[in-house]
Amino acid sequence: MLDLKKEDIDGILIRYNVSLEKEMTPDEAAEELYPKDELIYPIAKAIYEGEEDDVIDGLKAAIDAGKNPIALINDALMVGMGVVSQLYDEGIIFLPNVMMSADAMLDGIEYCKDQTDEVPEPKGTVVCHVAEGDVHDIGKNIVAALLRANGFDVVDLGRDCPVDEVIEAVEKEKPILVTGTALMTTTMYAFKEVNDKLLEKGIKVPFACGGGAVNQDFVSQYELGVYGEEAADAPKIAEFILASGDGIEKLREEFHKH
Ligand code: B12
Repeated sequence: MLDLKKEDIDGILIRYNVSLEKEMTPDEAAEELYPKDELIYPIAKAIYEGEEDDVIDGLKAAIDAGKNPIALINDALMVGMGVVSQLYDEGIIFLPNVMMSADAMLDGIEYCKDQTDEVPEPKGTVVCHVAEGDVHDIGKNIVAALLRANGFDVVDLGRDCPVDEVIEAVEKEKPILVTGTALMTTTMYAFKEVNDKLLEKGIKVPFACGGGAVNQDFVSQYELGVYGEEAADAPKIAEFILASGDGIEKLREEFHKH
């Protein structure tokens, strides 16, 4: 007689489709996706749980252990938000969870920004915004934080920013670069309007665009567009402009995939 435990029998029944695997709860699904690093894990988990205080505690601990606050935006906060995005896309969690996580993420970004006392020489102004009609501002906030951390003056026009406000700000601030973020296929067309209105006024400033909905093919359709996949590309694009000028073709050559 075979000596099988209950777990073995369950395993066999699942393997041969006699019985279905127990459905995972959202928390269990999240647990499988968290990074294993002992400093990053609690931050990612707190983002998923939407617990602002735990996010800050986790960040404090990581900074005390020697992690760079600005690097933690990408290496911990973004990782937590990645878990949330994946579970939301898979229909495992819903909008209210996402909103709580997004708020915790934004608090975390603010905290990280406050923890760095490096005050680099201002290198030039960048105007950042989220496309008209679009409230998704997490990516834009990361872009703005990384630009500031790299010594650029950021004029942050916020989310759901009317096209005309972008144009006014560009006329007033004379930035070396404008950034746009769009997470929805319906809102990204505002970038084309920004592009056309800038050109009507004879302003040829590079317009770096990114965000979930946007891709290189779309951004290449308008004259001033330069596509950026990662938030970390924004300071690289700005540095490139300082070093090599603001020619859109040169920027596309450097930053677009060929
Ligand atoms: C969080 C979230 C929300 C939050 C937003 C909170 C906030 N303050 O931002 C809340 C709950 C409010 C929300 C609301 C809605 N959402 Co929503 N949301 C998301 C979710 C889950 C994650 C988005 C996110 O923050 N990602 C993380 C950030 C960091 O990514 P990111 O902005 O793309 O930025 C990265 C890069 O793109 C890059 N980047 C960004 N900008 C730039 C700029 C430059 C210059 C550069 C170089 C790089 C760069 O840097 C970042 C990484 O390094 C996505 C799902 C998904 N998988 O994306 C849906 C998603 C974007 N939402 C969606 C929808 C439909 C909505 C709602 C309409 C839902 C509703 N029925 O009400 C509303 C929108 C209302 C409106 N008018 O905008 C859809 C959009 C579908 C589409 N393609 O059009 C998505 C894709 C979900 C889905 N699969 O259907 N949402």
